[in-house]
Amino acid sequence: MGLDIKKTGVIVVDIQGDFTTWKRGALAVEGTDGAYIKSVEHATRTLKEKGCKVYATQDWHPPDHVSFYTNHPGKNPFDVIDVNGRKQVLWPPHCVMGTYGAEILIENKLFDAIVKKGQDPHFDSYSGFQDDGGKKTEMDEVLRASHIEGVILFGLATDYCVFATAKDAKENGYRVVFIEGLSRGVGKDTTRNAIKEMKDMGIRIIEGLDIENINAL
Ligand code: VGL
Ligand code: ZN
Repeated sequence: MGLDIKKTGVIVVDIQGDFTTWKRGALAVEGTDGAYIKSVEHATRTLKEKGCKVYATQDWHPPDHVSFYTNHPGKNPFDVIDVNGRKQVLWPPHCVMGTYGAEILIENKLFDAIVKKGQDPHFDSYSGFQDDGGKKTEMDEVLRASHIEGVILFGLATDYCVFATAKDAKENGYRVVFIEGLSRGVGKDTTRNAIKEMKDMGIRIIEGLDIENINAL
């Protein structure tokens, strides 16, 4: 008993200009050239054509967002600070709502829904399900409304938003499959740790999409 394609939702995580070298993004992740985006779009299209529901997450920050180092005088990109007892990595300003760098690089018409996250200036939101303050997005409702039981995830970045979204999908009771070859991470060690943690959680890790054998997942 594997994935039933009609009950499978694909979550394409944060394929946005600012995370890519292709668009010379503010927080470009290594290995995100035009060929990478093409491969992600191809997989997304194929899964949609096979009958999966397809969703995207979109990092969508206000200019005064807590995660931007520029909003913390004296701090530098990638510093880690304490915000009300939570660990906050400080990033270059990225995915500012309405800007070019925040656009999703996959044909938007492919998506059954696009779930925005990170709009609250006071909380970061790596997960597509909820922010660091525990405020839920519409993701779980959207999946339930479509009777989704399993989720296939890939995108950017493996060690942050993909990891957090996969973990929450698992904790919300979905069967979860992560496609490593269609994802890229910010750091080598953090990416390796994220993949190990996902595996330990019972998330299925696969290298690439084998569409004909999807129901064996
Ligand atoms: C992400 C850092 C900051 C991600 C988003 O999409 O993984 N990383 N905001
Ligand atoms: Zn962000």
